Amino acid sequence: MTAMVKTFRARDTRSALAAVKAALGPDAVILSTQEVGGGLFKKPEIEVTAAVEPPAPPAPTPPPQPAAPAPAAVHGRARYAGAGLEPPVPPNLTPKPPPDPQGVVADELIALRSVVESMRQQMRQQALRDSGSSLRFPEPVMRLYEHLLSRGIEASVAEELLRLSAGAHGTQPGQLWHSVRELLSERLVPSRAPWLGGQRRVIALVGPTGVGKTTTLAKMAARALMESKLKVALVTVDTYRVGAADQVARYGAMMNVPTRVAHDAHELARSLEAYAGADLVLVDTAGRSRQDEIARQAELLRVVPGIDLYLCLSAATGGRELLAAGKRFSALKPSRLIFTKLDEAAEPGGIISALGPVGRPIACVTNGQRVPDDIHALTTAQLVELVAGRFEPPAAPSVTQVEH
Ligand SMILES: Nc1nc2c(ncn2[C@@H]2O[C@H](COP(=O)(O)OP(=O)(O)O)[C@@H](O)[C@H]2O)c(=O)[nH]1
Ligand SMILES: [Mg+2]
Repeated sequence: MTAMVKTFRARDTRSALAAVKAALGPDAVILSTQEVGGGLFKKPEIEVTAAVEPPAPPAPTPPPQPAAPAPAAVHGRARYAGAGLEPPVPPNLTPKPPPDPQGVVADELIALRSVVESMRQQMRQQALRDSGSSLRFPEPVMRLYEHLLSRGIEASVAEELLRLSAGAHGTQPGQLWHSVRELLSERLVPSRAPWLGGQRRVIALVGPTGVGKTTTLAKMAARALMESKLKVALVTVDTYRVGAADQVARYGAMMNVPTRVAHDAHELARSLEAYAGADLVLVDTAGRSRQDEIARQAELLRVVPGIDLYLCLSAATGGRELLAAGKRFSALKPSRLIFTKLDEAAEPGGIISALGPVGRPIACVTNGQRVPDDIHALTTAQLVELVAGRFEPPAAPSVTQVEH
């Protein structure tokens, strides 16, 4: 009788084993496991091959026979290690595995975890070698490097952080971790919350489509009204998408603030003149992705002197996309950054990548759809924790510089 062998893929070991158990039952035995696909910024999947013996057919009534010795009890992994190759065991005599299938799966799980963890480590070390680095990290420091990668910080950025930190402050892991955070705090500069009072401001929110510009504008307007009692006015130049102007008009009506639609630079200038008495004018724009569209938008917005552009980028898109978007929108010369959708960002450390091309202060972040609750002005310490997370530095030897 041949064992049934099946292969399952899932995003993690737990789900893969659950699928094995659901499809093949608790008697299934894991034959192999491996990480497949994925890369530094896409999580690999776990592929598990498992086998189970098909249910035994009902035993025919055996003719009376002389007593024979029972075959040796074989169970668990050994039973299927050479699936299909072992001499068949009479079905009615097949011994059952121990009545603790959960324990078997738990053992497999522990074994799988250690296999997966060591493969991950190998991949990350390979990534470091591929980057042509002259730095070689001893194991404890490697853990900090891996921690930074697990936060979504791009490999080249993580390596630069460790290299600069090691150069400036020494290489003991605890010291390195401290230095990395210091370096991050130099880059992650918060600005005053846009909804606080002060000088009159005209702020246009720019950025790719769907990142949450209009929702962020509504949150900012509501906070300015409620917390700072500012006179707020809204203008939209997003006449491109169907319904976009209505979206802003609806927010305006709900908050009882004046709203205008501007179809061109001339109308934008007139709208801003009309709102000369407002403390805060917020301008909504259409999402742009192509370089020529971004350039045209820059022309339109720059007609009005004194307009500040705040670039909205979704933290949920990951470091590589944030870097690309930052580069595309740096042509607009934004004066501030806003990171949206932190609630959907599994690896928020990627936001540091946008600060390369757009090294500007961070005005605020958003972490949900609720207006106005889900918008926050973070301190430097909060931004650093957002990017670098928490890490327990191991007691360890130092980084060694290796000459090629
Ligand atoms: N999860 C989450 N969704 C958000 C956030 N900000 C906006 N959204 C949602 O993202 C979608 C697009 O938002 P919108 O403001 O129209 O984006 P725009 O095209 O950039 O103006 C809407 O469904 C919003 O509710 C946020 O911080 N977190
Ligand atoms: Mg919009």
